[in-house]
Amino acid sequence: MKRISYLLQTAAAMLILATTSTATAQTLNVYSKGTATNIKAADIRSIKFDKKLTISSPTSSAAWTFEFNAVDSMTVSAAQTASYKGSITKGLADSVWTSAIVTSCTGMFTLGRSGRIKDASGTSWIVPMEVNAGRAIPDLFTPCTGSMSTADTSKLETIVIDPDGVVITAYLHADNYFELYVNGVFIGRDPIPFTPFNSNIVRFKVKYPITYAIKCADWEEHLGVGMEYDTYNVGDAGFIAYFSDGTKTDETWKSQVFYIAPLDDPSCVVETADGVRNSLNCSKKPACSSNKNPSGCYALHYPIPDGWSLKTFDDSKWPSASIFTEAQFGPKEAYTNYRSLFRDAKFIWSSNLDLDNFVILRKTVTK
Ligand SMILES: [Ca+2]
Ligand SMILES: [Ca+2]
Ligand SMILES: [Ca+2]
Repeated sequence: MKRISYLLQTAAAMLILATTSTATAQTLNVYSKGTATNIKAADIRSIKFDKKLTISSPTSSAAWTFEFNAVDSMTVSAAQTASYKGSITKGLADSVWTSAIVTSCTGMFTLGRSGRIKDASGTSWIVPMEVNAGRAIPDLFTPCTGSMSTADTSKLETIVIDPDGVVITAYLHADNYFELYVNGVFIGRDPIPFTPFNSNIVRFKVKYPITYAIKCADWEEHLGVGMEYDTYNVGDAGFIAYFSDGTKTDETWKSQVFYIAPLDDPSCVVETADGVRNSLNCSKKPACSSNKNPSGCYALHYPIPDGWSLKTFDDSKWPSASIFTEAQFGPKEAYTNYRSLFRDAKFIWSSNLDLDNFVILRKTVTK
């Protein structure tokens, strides 16, 4: 929470920016009771502050008026080339439910729960992502019950998409959760949404070209703000997979983020016209996390586009996946005991392993 003295300084600075910069570059972002107002400098004629902050438009009689005690913060950022599409929420989810099959387990068990949170327009968002409650993919390794043996893996069910297709076995490991779609068909989901860390194996029969679309979540305990444990830690994420036809996760995959949290100030996320949502300028240790104050955390949410799992979906404007080293990912035994099965696959995610909590990864293989 910024102080009024800061606001006055910021507002005064903005007045100068608004009057001295011409057509380019600045946006005034005002955050008031969880609602953001983003105003381009070119749309500001004057800024007046008395007991209220009033920003008037140069082209009409319109004015934006804010009560000082309802303004959380004001920032200045570069004007974005597209309209700001992320929806902003503040604080914790207002309803929470259990979303997992696994409700108890030995080891470092944390129950996977989902939450619902509303933005200022009344739109509800499910965090960290909406779960498909269908088939659970078998564990390759789980600390809950131990690993499948080699004999067991040879008895895996083959999920048939195309009877005349090729049989592919996939090895997958997520921090923390994934759902696999192949050519738009739901193959299954990770049975353990949060912790402990498991790895998975699944077999299917499908014809080329093959489009993999994988919904992934970095799970959270404080739903709506992307934090975990009593420490209000900002959790980190990552995903790796190897497919027996040689397909592997690497920088040729596409990745788009749909939920970014926790944020002290959502304007640190830069959206560009080509669909990139970049949170790398945001603090990985926001004050609302170090203060253990989830009510002060913001989150950004984006709707999932129709057809996201289909071959026909155009992901050409999505960013390429970012790759991370094993040291950055920090895998546990669910991966390290099976490293040879993952061969030269790389750990991937969007560009931000910490704040980007729900991503969709896509790759089309033609052979
Ligand atoms: Ca998992
Ligand atoms: Ca996270
Ligand atoms: Ca995590």
